[in-house]
Amino acid sequence: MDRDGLIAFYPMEEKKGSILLVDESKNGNDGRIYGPTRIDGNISQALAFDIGDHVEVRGHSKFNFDLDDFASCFFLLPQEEGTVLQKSDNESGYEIRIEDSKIKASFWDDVGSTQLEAGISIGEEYFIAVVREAGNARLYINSKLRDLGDAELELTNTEPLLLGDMTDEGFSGILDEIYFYDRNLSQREVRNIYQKYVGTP
Ligand SMILES: [Ca+2]
Repeated sequence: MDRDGLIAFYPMEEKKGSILLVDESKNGNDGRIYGPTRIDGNISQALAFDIGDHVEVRGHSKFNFDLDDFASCFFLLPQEEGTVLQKSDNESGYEIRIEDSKIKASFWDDVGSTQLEAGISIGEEYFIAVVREAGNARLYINSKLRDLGDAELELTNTEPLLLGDMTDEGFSGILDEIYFYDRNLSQREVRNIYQKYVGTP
């Protein structure tokens, strides 16, 4: 695992009880699980969400990226559309959701917004990566670049990082192997993480 800039890594393994989502980056950004259950996933354990299930991550200020570079990637198997991940309030932040058979990565502040999107299918597993580098955001699916756009937006807010959502806005499906970096990842780095799990095609 590349630890350079790694601020959180959630392999979803049960290590300290069923309600603690353990950050295995050793940065201590553990989360608390409200509803999702562990299942045997493709990569050891994974976390299965029903609509309304969510995880709240403490130490949330680490997930404020201001105007800086960052990256997040994870495996997703959607069963119902809805919000997958969010660190936002009405004024600013970012969110990843599934809507209209697309995955949508949104960024906004009080002056503007950007949305990246790509088509996905319910019931299939994907490796999703969202990267911002020098104000430009990129969306990768299975390590292939699918969308990009200007996202020079001030993302900081005081809300917690959430996986899923406590309302019926939340998605249903499986999340696994979530990485957060406070730097950008190159396409090669995204591919390296993906191929670590799926092998070289
Ligand atoms: Ca796992």
